Amino acid sequence: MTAPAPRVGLIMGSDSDWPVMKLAAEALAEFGVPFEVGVMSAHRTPHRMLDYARGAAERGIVVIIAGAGGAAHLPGMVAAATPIPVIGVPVPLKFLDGMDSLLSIVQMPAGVPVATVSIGGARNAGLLAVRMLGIAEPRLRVAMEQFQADLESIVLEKDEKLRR
Ligand code: RP5
Repeated sequence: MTAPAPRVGLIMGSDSDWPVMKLAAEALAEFGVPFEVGVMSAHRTPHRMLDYARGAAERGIVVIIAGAGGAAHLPGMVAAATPIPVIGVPVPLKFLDGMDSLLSIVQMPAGVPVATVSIGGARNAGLLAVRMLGIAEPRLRVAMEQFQADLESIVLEKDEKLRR
């Protein structure tokens, strides 16, 4: 049996971003969303990055999650070269607590949107991608509703425990 074609592109500027970015991969896997993973850098491999961004939609990718740290230009540059939605993940590095990554990703010029999650918020990036796919895939919308109900139950259980 052939593996289903990837719907989400999960890319990052360096393999050193993986400990953060794997949280997005885990979220996608929890919902059974097929995805592909790639390392490419806006600065070190600009041609590879542009080839990837230009070809993603044609290959059936419907959303790209892009993570980078420091001068984190990958999400914005990819968004400039593709018509599909891009979710940016600011990866925190050793200095500046990820504020540099956040500001590099979030301050996009009008006309080139990147949906930026919190510093290190790769899990939310994965969950947001699932919600986007859920627009056209009822199975994912239903699964997301269940996920939200589970979140609520966990909080209610904790509340009950504290009251006891
Ligand atoms: C960024 O530079 C990458 O996204 C990574 O967060 C950071 C450091 O990369 P390495 O020097 O660890 O390869 O472009």
